[in-house]
Amino acid sequence: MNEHLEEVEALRRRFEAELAAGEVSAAELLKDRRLKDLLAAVKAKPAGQRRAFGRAVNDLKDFLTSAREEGAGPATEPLAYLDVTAPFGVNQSETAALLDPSHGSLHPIAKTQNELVGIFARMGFEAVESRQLDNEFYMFDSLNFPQNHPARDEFDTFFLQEKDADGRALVAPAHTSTMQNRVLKRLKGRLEKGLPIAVVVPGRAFRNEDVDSTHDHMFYQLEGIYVAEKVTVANLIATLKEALSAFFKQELELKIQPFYFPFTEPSFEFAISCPFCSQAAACRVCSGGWIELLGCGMIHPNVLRMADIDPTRYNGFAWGLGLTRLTMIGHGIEDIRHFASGKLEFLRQFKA
Ligand code: FA5
Repeated sequence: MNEHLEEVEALRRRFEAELAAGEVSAAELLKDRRLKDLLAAVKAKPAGQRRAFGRAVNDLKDFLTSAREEGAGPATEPLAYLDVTAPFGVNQSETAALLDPSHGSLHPIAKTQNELVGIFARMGFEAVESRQLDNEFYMFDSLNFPQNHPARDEFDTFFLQEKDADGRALVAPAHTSTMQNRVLKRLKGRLEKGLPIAVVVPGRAFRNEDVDSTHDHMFYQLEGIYVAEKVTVANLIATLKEALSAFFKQELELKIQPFYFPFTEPSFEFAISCPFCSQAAACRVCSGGWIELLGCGMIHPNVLRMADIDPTRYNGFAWGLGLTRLTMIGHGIEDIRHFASGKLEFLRQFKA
C-alpha cells in the first residue's frame, strides 16, 4: 500500500473515532481540510496509482455522506425551550410555585380603564373591545380622510407589509376611532327603534412617535360614540364634564378649543381644570391650571353615511380620550415610560 493510501486509511480511522465519540458531526467532517486536500490530489497522481487512490478517497467521502444522512455525530435534539405559559412540570420545575394573588395588583392603566368604563356604563354607554390590527379602510376611508390628504400623515401610522384579503394595507391602529364605522354599522338598527347608539371603546393605539416623557408609541385611549336624533354640542360637553368630574371626584371645569379632525365637524380639543392646583404657576401636572386631555366633536355626516346612517335624520358626537395620560394625571406619574417598564417597584405603588 502506498503512503497516500495509508494516509486515507488513517484519516478514516480518525473520522470513525470522532463520530463514535459524538464530538463532531459527519457534516462537519465532510468539510475537513485534509479530506479536501486528498480529493484535490487525485488528479495529480501518476496514471498507475490514480485509480486505487481515487477509489479510496471517494469511499471515505461516501462513508461520511451516508453517516451524515443517518444523522451520525452529536445528538441533534431541539434545544430545550421554556414554555412561559406553563407554571410547572413542563419547565422541569419541582412544584407549582405560584404566587399568592395578594402579591399582584391591576396595572394602573387597567384601573383607570375599569373605573371609566364603569362611570360610562352608569350613564348608559356599553363597552366594545377595540382591535390591535386593522386596515386602512377603518383607519382612514371610513373616517372621511380624503385619499392622499396630509391629515393621514398626522396620525403617524405604522403600516404592515401584508395586505388583507381585499388588498387593503394592514395597519396598527393609530387611534380607537378605527372602531367607529364598525360600531355604527352594527348598532344602527337601534336608531329605528328610537334608541340611541351609546358606546365606549377602550383600546391600544400605536404611533410612530419619538418617545419622550409624555409620548409613547403604544398608549391607551377610550373612544366614545353617541348617535341619536337632535344631538347637540351641549350634550357632548355635559357628558364629558359629568364623567370626568365623577372620575376625579370633584366638579371640574372644561376649556374648549377649536381643532381639526376629518371625522368630526366641528372638532374640539378639551382641557380640564387641574384637579391638583388652583392655577398655580409651578404645578407639576398642569400648565397654568389646564390639562389637555382629549379630542372630540360632532360626528361628520360623511362618517354616518359610510355606515348607512341618514345624517339628515340622526347626528351625534364622538371623543377620543387618552387613558394613559389620564392615569399619569390621576397618580402624578412624571414619565409615561414607567408603564411598560415592567419594574416591580413602580407597579407595587399601585397595590390597593
Ligand atoms: C385622536 O386620536 C382622535 N381619534 C380623537 C377623536 C376621537 C376626535 C373621536 C374626535 C372624535 P389625538 O391624536 O389628539 O386624537 O389623541 C387623543 C388623545 O390621545 C390625546 O389627547 C392624548 O391624551 C392621547 N395621546 C395621543 N398621542 C399620544 C401618545 N403618543 N402617547 C400618549 N398619549 C397620546
